[in-house]
Order: sequence, then structure tokens, then C-alpha cells
Amino acid sequence: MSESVTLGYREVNFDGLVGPTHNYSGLALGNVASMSHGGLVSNPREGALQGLAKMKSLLDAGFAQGVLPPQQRPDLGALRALGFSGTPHEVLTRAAREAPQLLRAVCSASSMWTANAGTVTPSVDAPDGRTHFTPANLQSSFHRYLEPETTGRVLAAIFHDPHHFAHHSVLPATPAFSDEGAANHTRLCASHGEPGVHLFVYGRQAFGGDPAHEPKRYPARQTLEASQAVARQHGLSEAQTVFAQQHPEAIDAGVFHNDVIAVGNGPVLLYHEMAFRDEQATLDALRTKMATPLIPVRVPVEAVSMDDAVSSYLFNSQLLSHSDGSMTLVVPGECQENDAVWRTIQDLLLAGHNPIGEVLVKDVKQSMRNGGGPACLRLRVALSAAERQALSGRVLLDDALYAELTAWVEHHYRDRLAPDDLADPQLAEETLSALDELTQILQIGSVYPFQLG
Ligand code: SUG
Repeated sequence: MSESVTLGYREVNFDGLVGPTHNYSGLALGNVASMSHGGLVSNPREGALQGLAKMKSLLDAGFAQGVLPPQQRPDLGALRALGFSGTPHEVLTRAAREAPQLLRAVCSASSMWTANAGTVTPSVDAPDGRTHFTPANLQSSFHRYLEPETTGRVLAAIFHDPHHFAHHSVLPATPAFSDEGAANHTRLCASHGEPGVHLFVYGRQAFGGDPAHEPKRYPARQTLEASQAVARQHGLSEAQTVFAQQHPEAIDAGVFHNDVIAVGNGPVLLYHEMAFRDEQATLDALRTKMATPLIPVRVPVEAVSMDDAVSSYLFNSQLLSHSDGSMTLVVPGECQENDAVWRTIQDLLLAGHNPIGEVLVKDVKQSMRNGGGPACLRLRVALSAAERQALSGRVLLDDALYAELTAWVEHHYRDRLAPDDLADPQLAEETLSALDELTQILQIGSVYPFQLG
């Protein structure tokens, strides 16, 4: 038996719970779904239940599933830092009147997309044998720039044991080190417990890059320099890393993260032909460094157009391994509604050259309308049996936790939230009492600003 098998590595997908202030504010430039749905009425309760139902399906299918809590919103501290003062009521009322766009930003439930929470290197790849974490600075947008501080606290609370887990500081929150976390990072390996090669995909080179190779319409949210810094923090060597540029035309078509156009798992890389600026060089570099044969699964533009890729989120699916090496593709419902995409998925299942044997369709529409598919909602952490044992809190989903979280959502969440409702001081109070109760359910101690005083 190989050492990795005896160490019992498994990938745990930590999904972000959809927060009580989930709303549609059109905040994310370059994210077509967010830009086109701004102003719609959201249903936070339905969003949270859809997320929990996805987690439960994966648990029932035999996968290890974790949960990460939402963040404290509205972020009144952020409004105070911007000059709004007085009681919470006064701060909210004045912000709603004078700067409604700021109020919407500090209410965003965007921490649900935990693929952007940070980058993770499993212990099997790190020189010190610990799992490494760097929260992403998310400096590209104001509403997401508010996340990393609490994200760091939550990760440190759950992955607390310093014998097993190492936490790094957020990269400088400045355009040169723009970092969006695991959404632009894919680990390729024979199986989760075997050494892996880390594919970091960036949109722009900050120092000395050629502007001709940058997107023209929408921002590139990840820089090469940020990816290199994270790899350095985690102790990854040149032999373990590949840095590839995203295709600038893909970013301009609405592919704001690499996980909107490619997904990898084990030795499989499922990608659209427009994913990388230099497709061949990217595959060659992976093949040279990987200890196991790469299984590239390429989807050409004739099969799925860029528009269909972006609207269906085919590539924002989760690709998950069963113990026999076969894989399940977890796709959003939108894939089933698109003929070309659904046909492509059927072809993938029938093709003999890849281990994808099953497709699971999940309805995460509340999140999808903001540009967040199944893969956005989860942070992958490959953990050995000892590391899973060393987790703090009650964050691994089982039937009892699922039932408690469902009841918690049903008790605390509204089923309707229009942008104008965000100024309601009652919403802020409801959210605090919900989150206070949640930290008790998850047993993670005090992680929110209102709990820390
Ligand atoms: O950063 N949407 C998120 C979606 C993130 C998806 N994550 C991954 N692809 N991994 C974003 O663009 C929209 C919020 C609003 O418009 O209200 C938003 O932030």
C-alpha cells in the first residue's frame, strides 16, 4: 500500500454558506451574471437552502463536505472608516441616502464564493509537511476587499493546530499583487494524497508585462506576481509549479476567473480551448512536471461557444474523485438548459479517454445570478486522516449538522431582499443574532467583529 493511502488523504470541499444579506447589486465588473442581474430581488433563504442541498447531495454521494460561515454584513465598520458616524441606524440611513452604492457593497454576501477565500497547499506538497493557507486579498473590488480579515480569522479558527496547519499573511492589497485565491489555482496529481503540480493561472503581469497581452474590456483580477508570491509563501519549488496566462479574450468575454473556463481534478484537466493564452505551452509544462500522465479534456469552441461557456458555467463544475478513481461532474442546472452544453457533457461521459463517469445537476440559481456556480461555492482542501482529526469546530457536514443548519436558515433568513431593503436596521440586527447562533452551532468561537468588541 502506498504511503498516501495509509495516510488517508481525502479532498474536503468547504462550501460557503450563503449569508442572510444575499442580494443582487451588480457589483462585479467583468462578471456578466452580476452585471446583468443587478437590482433584482433576491431570496437569501432559497440561496442558503440551495447551497445546503448541494452539500448534502455530495455528502450522500460519499464525498467529504465541509462548511464555512458567511461574514458579518452589513459591514458597518467599513462605512465608519469611510466617514459615516453615529448609531448603526444613523450610519445605514445616511449611507443609503448619500452613497447607496457603498451601502450595497458593504451588504454583499460575496464570501459565499469560498473558491476566492484563499489558496491552499496540501501538506503532501509542502516542505514542512503542513497544510498552507493564504487568504486572498480580493483587492479588485471594494465589496470583496472587505473579506480577507474575517476569512483569515475563520480559517485560523478551523485549521487551528499549528502542528498541521500554517497560515500566511494576505498579500499587499494593491493592483500589482491582485489575488483571487483558489479560483485561479488548480492542483494536478495522480490522486489527492500523491504529490501534485500547482497550476497558477493569472490574467496580467504587473511588472514588465506587455499591455498588448492584457484584456481590453474587463479587469484581469489575478497577477503573475501574486501567484508567484503565494507559491513562495507555501514553499513550492519551480518543479512543483506552472504559471500560465489566461486568454485575455476570455476575460473580455466574461471569464473573470480561471475556474469559469477550466476545472482540474487528479490528473484530469477539463478546459475550453480559449482558457489559456498559450494552450500548448501550458500542457507541455504540466506534462514535464507531473509525475503521472496528464489527461487533458479539451472542449473546442465549435462544441461550446464562449457565450455558452459563460452563461451555462459548464467549467465552473466540481470534478470529484471516487475511491476507485472514477469522477463525478457536478454542474449547475443552467448546463441542462443549454442544448450544446448538455450534448457536450453527454459526449464527455461516453468518451473512453477520461474517468468522468457521472454528472450531477444542482440548482444553485440564487448564486448563479451573481456569477457563482458550484465550483465558486467551495474551497478544496485535501487533508490526511490525521489533519481531518485535527480540525477545530464542527465544520464537517453530517446529517445532524445539515438538519441544524437548515433549521437555522429557515428560522433566520428572509425570503425576499430588494436593494432598498439593505438600509433596514432590522436586517442588520437579524443578521447579528443569526451569526451569533451560527458560531455556536459550528463551535468556532468568536470570529466576527461584533463578537470581538
Ligand atoms: O467576485 N460575484 C462574485 C462571484 C465570484 C465567483 N467565484 C468564482 N468564480 N470562483 C465575483 O465576481 C457579485 C456581487 C453582486 O453583484 O451583488 C459578485 O461579487
